[in-house]
Amino acid sequence: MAEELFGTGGVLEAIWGWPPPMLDPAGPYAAPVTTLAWVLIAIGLVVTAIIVAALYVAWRGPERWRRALGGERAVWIGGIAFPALVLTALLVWGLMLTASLSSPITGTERRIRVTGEMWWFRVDYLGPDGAVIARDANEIHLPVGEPVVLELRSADVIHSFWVPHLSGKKDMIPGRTTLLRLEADRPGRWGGVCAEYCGGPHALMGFVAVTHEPEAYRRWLAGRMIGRPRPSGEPLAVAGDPALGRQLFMDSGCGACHRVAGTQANGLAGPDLTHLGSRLTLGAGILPNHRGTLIGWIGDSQSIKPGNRMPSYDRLSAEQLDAIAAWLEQQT
Ligand code: HEC
Ligand SMILES: [Cu+2]
Repeated sequence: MAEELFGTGGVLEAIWGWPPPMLDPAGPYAAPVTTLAWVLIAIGLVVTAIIVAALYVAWRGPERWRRALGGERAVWIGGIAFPALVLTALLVWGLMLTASLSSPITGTERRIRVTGEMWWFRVDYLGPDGAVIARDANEIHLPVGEPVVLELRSADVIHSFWVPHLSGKKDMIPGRTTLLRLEADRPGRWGGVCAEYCGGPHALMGFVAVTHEPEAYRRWLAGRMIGRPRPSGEPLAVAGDPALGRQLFMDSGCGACHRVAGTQANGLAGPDLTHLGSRLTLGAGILPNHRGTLIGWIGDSQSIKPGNRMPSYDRLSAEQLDAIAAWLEQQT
């Protein structure tokens, strides 16, 4: 399913589709940003046209006009008054618009904390009291028709959070919490990226925002709550040998960096894998999630995303990688 949606290039391919996502808003916070973008483009075109016309007049125009263009009045009007007026108006508009995207939390709004890590996104869903109620990574689920406040943080360097269809762009700054509101007016899957160069494989740092109708969202979140009993009955049946995979996962040290709720794996250096089986992508948005890509990622993530902070497990055999992938697929 993820494959159909994002092609083989993962979410980063979807983000650069046509029309460009910043000109295709899907919610009330993105729409004014798009309007501002169109106004900027229009003003740019008008100014370019004026300058081309003035250049032509200065070259070929009637003597009287040429003299006016070279005069002091032209400098005052065209060189000082016009740019000062237009740029000040745009600055005020831009500042007011961005402030409305990140005004203080009102207390009742839904909150999600997103932490930029080199080179993936940690996602913590917060309850009304600010406690973490669900943990995930590289995917952000939102209800349709309700503003959601993101508390943006960074674990290391400056990153920037951007889902162009749903809101503006906001930096994630170490030691600070910045706020950004998102809202979607329809269910869908929207590509997001880190929009601030953060070293190494920055260009391969993305995520998916998934928007659900409110009732579906409530059900989705209920299934993800920390401490919820693991689903009763048989785990999802998958091909391969998930029991062996679980053993290999624990023995290979994966749990030093990854958490899988309900097991002894509780590492924090890498993405939470508790729900990996239902993740749309792997490697922070760069690959669709299925058995083949999962095996490829575990065995050789350094070829797929050079410089990322997970070692390649090329010492595991194909059968062992398949077993680990089978177990992770069951973690939904
Ligand atoms: C030294 C820490 C470390 C170890 C050990 C480690 N990983 Fe990772 N893993 C990471 C990091 C960091 C990422 C995120 C990489 C990125 O996208 O930049 C990651 C990503 C992943 C992902 C993709 C998750 C996603 O949502 O994109 C999977 C699956 C995964 N690891 C499985 C494993 C398995 C299986 C093992 C053991 C065989 C393992 N990891 C061992 C650090 C580690
Ligand atoms: Cu980055």
